[in-house]
Amino acid sequence: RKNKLKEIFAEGRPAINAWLSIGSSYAAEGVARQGFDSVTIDFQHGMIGFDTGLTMFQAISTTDAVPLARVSCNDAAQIMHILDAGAYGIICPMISTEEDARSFASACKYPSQGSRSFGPSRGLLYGGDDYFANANDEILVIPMIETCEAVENIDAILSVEDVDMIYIGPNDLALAYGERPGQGTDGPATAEAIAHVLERTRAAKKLAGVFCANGEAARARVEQGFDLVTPGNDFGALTRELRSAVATIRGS
Ligand code: 3PY
Ligand code: MG
Repeated sequence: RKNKLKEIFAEGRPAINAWLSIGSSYAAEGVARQGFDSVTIDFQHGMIGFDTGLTMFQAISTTDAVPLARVSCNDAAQIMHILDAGAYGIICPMISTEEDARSFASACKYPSQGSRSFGPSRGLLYGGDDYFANANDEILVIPMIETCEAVENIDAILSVEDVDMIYIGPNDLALAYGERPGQGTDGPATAEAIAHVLERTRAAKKLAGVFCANGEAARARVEQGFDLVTPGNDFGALTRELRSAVATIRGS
């Protein structure tokens, strides 16, 4: 199976990515049916373990959305296991150096390109009989840029051939620059770092994705030039909507 995100990027269209933090195949299926181009299961900050994540991949596969995962750290064993569960792209937090990026990319690629171990398991069910033949080309390698060191090393990280896209974590980046995370708008140092990373990524002819607070913020990021945007996560959308319903009823 080909990666539909690659077709979207080749056509120059932005991709809209959902972000799952609720460990539920039912929630995953519902979110995946809302028109997203890809759906990311968040194994770092989401309340999700491997066994539940597996059922979420199955739920996402009832739709055309491309299944992605954010792993909890740059751990080859976890990366390979989640690829075997059928992820077609891995977002890895806290990649700060070229060396980090190289070891991450290596875990995502079968030899001789990398060091991924053979045992595709559910990857075969999602990807089809040609899974092994296509895996190295179709699976996206997406390091997160969310430390000062990563911003300083952005050119070196982008120089790693197997890096397809960088993904900015504005909240950790805000913490790194001494600004407040979770505000929805960037402080000045974070905004400058994000603009710089985007500019370097463009210069390297690679793709850029970013986590956003909501749909409006994500639209602004598309206008800024990002290729993939995430309009917040499932839990945020659920609680925001319900809080607003309660306020509407109370008239407050
Ligand atoms: C961040 O903003 O730091 C993220 O990791 C987004 O989820
Ligand atoms: Mg982060």
